Amino acid sequence: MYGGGNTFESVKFEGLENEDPQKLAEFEARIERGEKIEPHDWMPQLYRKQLIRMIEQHAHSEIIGALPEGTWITRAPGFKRKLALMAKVQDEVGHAQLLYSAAETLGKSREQMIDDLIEGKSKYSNIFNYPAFTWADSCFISWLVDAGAIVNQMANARGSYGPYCRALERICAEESFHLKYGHHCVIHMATGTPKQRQMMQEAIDRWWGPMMHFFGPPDKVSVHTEVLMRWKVKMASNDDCRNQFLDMYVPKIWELGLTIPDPNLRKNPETKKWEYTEPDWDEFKRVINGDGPCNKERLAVRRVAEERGKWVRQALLRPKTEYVTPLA
Ligand code: BYC
Repeated sequence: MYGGGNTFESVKFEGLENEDPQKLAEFEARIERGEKIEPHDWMPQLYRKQLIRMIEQHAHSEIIGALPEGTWITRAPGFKRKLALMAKVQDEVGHAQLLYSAAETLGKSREQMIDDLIEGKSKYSNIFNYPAFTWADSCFISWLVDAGAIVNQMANARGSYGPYCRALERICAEESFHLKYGHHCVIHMATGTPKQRQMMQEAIDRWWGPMMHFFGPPDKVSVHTEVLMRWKVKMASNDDCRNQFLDMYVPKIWELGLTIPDPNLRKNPETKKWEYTEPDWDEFKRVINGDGPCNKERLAVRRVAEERGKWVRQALLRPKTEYVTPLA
């Protein structure tokens, strides 16, 4: 993610003491009963603020996430791969639309969210700030980044805020096709020529660190987990999602005869948890604060898209304009 401001600062229960205690207790009881909170229901300011932050970042991640794979549409090997990748990229942009709509229900306009993104004030997932050098990088994203996203989203789809949960449900259904497509691409590479296997292995070596970062900092330093889990926005912690991802996908990667660039990676038979070398968290902080290999390029592309699409938005904002009658 890029820019931001409050990364790793202590913002846990900011402002909660100013809320009406009775309303707060009723709100928390509803969440405890598993009810969904809807846009017009009473909610503490901090719940609103946290949801806007998280859903907005998620929306930006989808739209920026379309960029590294998007560059592979014209270069995808063969017509079927091109068709499938084009559909996938289109889905990701559609996910952003769903998520921007969900965030808008909380009172922040889409224009403001996009402005914050292109001005570097808002954030998006660390992983999309790395370059997709080869076709194998695109295969890695389609299979494993989507797999990581599904682990996180399947959990959070059972959360407390109605519009976000409904968006996540639909997103997960579409992502499951991406996952199948991505897995198929990786199997093809892993069982192909020695050159293809080597390309796939190099992609795993390049992307493993950012993939471990993808689930967020370790629970013990995560700033927002406590409040988000108390209000059932986040239904699994960063470490739990990372562990679930490792549990589901490390065996599948090994099954293909590919390796993972971490000599300490193993499942502890007693704790049933995965042990691994901590990824470079300084690199993570640099990347989410705007200093990754592609941050500037990603935002520049969005800025150009925003500039070029301005005339369309302006035309749509003039509902009384009489349109030219079609000739036929
Ligand atoms: N990247 O307190 P923490 C996709 C930030 S798109 C960057 O643990 P939280 C796809 C965090 O924002 C799907 N920044 O935060 C698309 C916070 O900074 P601020 C992407 C990160 O919110 C196209 C600080 O670090 N999925 O899959 O409790 C093609 C402290 O962290 C990251 C989502 O967006 C990161 N990875 O937990 C293919 C899921 N992690 O805001 C695929 C929705 C942490 O205080 N988001 N930070 O300045 C979430 O579930 C949660 O926000 C996170 C972080 C688990 C990511």
